[in-house]
Amino acid sequence: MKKYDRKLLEEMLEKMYLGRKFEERVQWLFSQGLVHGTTHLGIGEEAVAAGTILALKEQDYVFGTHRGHAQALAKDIDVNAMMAEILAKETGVCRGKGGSMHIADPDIHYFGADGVLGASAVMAGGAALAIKKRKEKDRIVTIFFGDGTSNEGATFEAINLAAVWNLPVLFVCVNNTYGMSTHISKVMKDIDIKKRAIPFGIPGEDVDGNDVLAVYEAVSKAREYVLENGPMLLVENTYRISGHSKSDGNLYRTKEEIAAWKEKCPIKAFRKYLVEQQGFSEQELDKLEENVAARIEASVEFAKSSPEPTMDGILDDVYAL
Ligand SMILES: Cc1ncc(C[n+]2csc(CCOP(=O)(O)OP(=O)(O)O)c2C)c(N)n1
Ligand SMILES: [Mg+2]
Repeated sequence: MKKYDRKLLEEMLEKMYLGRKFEERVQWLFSQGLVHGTTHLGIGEEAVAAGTILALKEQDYVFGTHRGHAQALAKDIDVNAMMAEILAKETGVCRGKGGSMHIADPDIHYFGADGVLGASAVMAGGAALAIKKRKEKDRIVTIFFGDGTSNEGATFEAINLAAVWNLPVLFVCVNNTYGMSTHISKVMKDIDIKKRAIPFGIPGEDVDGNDVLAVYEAVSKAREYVLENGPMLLVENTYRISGHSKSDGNLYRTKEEIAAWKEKCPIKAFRKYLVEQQGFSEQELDKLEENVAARIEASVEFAKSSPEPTMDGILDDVYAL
């Protein structure tokens, strides 16, 4: 059995807890009417974010999804500024103008999501073209997109050009088996998404997206491949335990299905592995969890006590009028 660096393992658990506890708090704030606009929670998908981003380098560019809180947090976005953004405050990472779906921080190379599904894949291709033109040697772009988004024409077009131009893009399909209330089997004849790499002449692989270490290993290898050769597709299979967005009656899936996936919770599974196979004690993992919870509580206080944006700044950071 492989022994991993303790710090790396702690970081994996910490990033998964950050995503989980952040979203639980967002859900609570939403129920209080404090969140403007909508929000998409990815409870259950935390290993995808943590495993993928920990295998990347700090300088790599990341484009997230509309279900991207855990992705932004894994990329080390400031937690306070992120919570303030959810509450549309002046101290938010986008000064309150982006909201849950458009959290971005170019300073840490995190470009966030786009409300138009498929658009991020095209922009990711543009960022990768810039890397290639500047002849940067140790930087790739990673773009997360959903199984539903994998059916968008823009996604195919982006993969095609990236393949033709050998751009350094890792396409990560977060396959949670639903696009809103539609199961993938209703919109794909063949649900083996990795095969979609074949017509573009690039490699396609898949991995258990609820196993943070498996994701980490797959992305580490993929990054090397992309740096040397050009794009590849990695499908990370997971499940969103939370509903699609703020309102979801869960009428399209059974309670049993959700319960079965709760049993496969990536955090629960990783804790068990850390204790049974990597010599961690339950107490030290509890402590780590408590520390994350305290950081999230502090971020809620920070966000609530932050000022509202003023009308004076309404045109700041607007690039097209
Ligand atoms: C071009 C476009 N079509 C439709 C929508 C509405 N929409 C928002 S999220 C979503 C489902 C996306 O499913 P998937 O890509 O699997 O991501 P998931 O929500 O499962 O994370 C849809 C259809 C949109 N935002 N953009
Ligand atoms: Mg989906």
